[in-house]
Amino acid sequence: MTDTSMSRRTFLAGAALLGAALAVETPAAAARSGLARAVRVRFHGTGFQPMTAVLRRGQTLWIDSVAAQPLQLLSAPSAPQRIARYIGAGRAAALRLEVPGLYLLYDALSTRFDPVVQQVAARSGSRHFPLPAYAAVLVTDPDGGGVPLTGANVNIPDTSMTFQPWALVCRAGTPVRFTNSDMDAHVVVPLLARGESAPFAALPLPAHGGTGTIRLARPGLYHYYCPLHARYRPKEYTFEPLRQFGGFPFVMDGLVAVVPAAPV
Ligand SMILES: [Cu+2]
Repeated sequence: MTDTSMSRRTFLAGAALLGAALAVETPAAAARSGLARAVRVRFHGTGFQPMTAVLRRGQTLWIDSVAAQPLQLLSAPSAPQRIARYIGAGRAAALRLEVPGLYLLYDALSTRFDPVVQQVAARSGSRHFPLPAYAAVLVTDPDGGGVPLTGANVNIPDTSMTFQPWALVCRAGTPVRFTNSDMDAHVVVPLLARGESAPFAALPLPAHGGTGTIRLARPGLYHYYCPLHARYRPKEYTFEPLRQFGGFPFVMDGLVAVVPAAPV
């Protein structure tokens, strides 16, 4: 090893340490930088906060329960690694998600996964019905990739009034095309954390075949919903599906996971 490569390596290590020391361990900061060692998601009983998180493989996901009830954390079948953890009221658990991909996690005591709709819904008779308790976690390689791509088309069928598929994975800058095959109009609106600027403008989808496209320039995990048929409840940290519509009790929301554009 030459002196030059040694000093360069020492410099890079120093820079990494400085960056790590400055990093604030919030989910948003971790999502942006990947420097934080752990990402924390709180379980409030009704829902999770934040509802979405991005981790690099090897980072720890802490689930902190601040609820007065236990949490039976379960992953949807599409998760690349099965998660099943019982977390008592007020307790915390550390999860190591080693396989990149998208994890839909939910509280199996209050919420069920529907294999036909491929989405969660509150269990009928659960204490918080119709509010489902769920969160989505995107785990990537250290470079932000490693997640298998899906198609970039979303359809609203005339049967279940949901976005299909519920989650997709595409590269930054890829047009994501929405088609409304339903007899009602819908709108695609981003769910924003406080102070966050909208990554795309509200997209109206007229009934009977309306289409529209969004483009997401930066890697990340984007949560959207239709405010005509679902309402975000900030004190409950989850969505309420609106009763008078056909998709009830499914929430009319969806996810776009964006990985870095291919190197040119
Ligand atoms: Cu809608």
